Amino acid sequence: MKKRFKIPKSIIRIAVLVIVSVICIAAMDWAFFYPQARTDDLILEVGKHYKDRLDGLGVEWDPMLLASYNTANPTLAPEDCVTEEDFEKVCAMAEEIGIDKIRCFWSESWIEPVNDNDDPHVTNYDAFVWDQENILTLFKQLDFCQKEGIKVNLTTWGGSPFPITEHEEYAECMCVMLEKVIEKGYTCVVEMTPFNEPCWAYKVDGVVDMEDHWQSCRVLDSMLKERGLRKKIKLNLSDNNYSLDSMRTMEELGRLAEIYNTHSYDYISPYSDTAMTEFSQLLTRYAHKNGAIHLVNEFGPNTVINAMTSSDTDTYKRGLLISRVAVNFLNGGTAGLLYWCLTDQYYGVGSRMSVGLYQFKDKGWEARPQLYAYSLLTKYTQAGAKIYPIILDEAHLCAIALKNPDRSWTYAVINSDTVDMDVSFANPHLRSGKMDRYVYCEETLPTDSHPIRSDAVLKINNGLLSDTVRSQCMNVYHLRSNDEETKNG
Ligand SMILES: [Ca+2]
Ligand SMILES: [Ca+2]
Repeated sequence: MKKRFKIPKSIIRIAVLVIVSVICIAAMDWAFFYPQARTDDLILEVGKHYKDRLDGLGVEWDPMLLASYNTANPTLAPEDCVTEEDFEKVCAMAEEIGIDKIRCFWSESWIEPVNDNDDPHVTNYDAFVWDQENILTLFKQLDFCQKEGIKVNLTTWGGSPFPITEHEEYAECMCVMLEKVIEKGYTCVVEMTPFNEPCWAYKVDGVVDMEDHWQSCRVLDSMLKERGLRKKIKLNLSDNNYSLDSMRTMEELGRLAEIYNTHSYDYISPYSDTAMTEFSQLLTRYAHKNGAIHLVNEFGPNTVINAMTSSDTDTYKRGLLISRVAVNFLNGGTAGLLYWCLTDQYYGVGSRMSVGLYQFKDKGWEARPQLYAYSLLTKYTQAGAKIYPIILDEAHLCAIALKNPDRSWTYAVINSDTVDMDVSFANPHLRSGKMDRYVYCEETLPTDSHPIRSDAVLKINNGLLSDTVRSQCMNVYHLRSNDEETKNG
């Protein structure tokens, strides 16, 4: 007869005790760990951080400011044309809001106005030009980014001297651009994206041909390898405005790219925070499946009138909405976003881009409301931060926590509901310290074009930071890094 193993009664008693204790603690939840929390507060639990660090929050900034249609535009009064001094001012604005990254467009014809020769594998460098006005502006922007530690994505916009289907010619031109960037020591250029919004712009014989675009990406990858350049740059692919095309690109190209991105102009105010987070989760899953991270290369609200204007550009609510998109996408796993765009400027004599965080020179480079909102996120987060998602089942309240590389912490909470909300961030990793509070609220909106100043200092009590976030407002909290107590966090 087999001898049956019998568990001693004392062990069973201990096991039951442990299980019951765990259940009790779980039931008491935050109230157990944070006994001083106000009972009606919505608890914003800071749990585990994502594996993907923050790639950065930034903007689109295209190299147009020192092109003739900005410096000598006949439709502008002479005093409203852009000067070198204005360029420096715009750099100072970008520096003040603490952007981590810019995306910058360039056209192949700017450097290769005529095909260098008929062999894409043999380059005639004499045929390339580097004193074109946009390229000169681009280099000035790169000088600034290099100095300030701002990362750059270079995206081509079409406009090649050869047909789009000439994949090897296209790739040769991109390789020559990258060689020049390396030669000039611009280590700030970390990514290249071939072709802006192929989902509507990549046309072969007038028809969008994604298969041909994907083939173009494969040829670029292999030519970068052939020229010993592939390890010197990350490919950031997709750039689609239609998410279905982004997902198809990720499926199709698999592990070809280190980064996959999407553009987001999907949202207007009624959208729930949950819907945005879930959409970001879906896109991130596709990127992760290929060992890549997911970024948003362009975003803005779904209030687009045309490529240059939107119906809500000057409104307070747009600032709240773009901040919600950023917070919700980060919560869903997207590792960074770039708002379109830094400042108004001309893209041709009669084409004025008018959705900037800042307005054009004739309006004194004045900040729009959205600048005051988005800059709280760009200024108080740093590339490389650990992202602690706060996933809530709330349609109109979202929040996030980040731990920056300098060990400072940033919390953001946005209340797009019709009532004020009492909230408590509960963070076991940060038990004490003082946080500066910054509030984006319509009644207290500044007019000086500088980022919002702190209006209060709040104390963290045993891991809890409690506050009220008013209806239609965003609160950002930043742990003062010069505070001795923060080092214990
Ligand atoms: Ca060529
Ligand atoms: Ca050639």
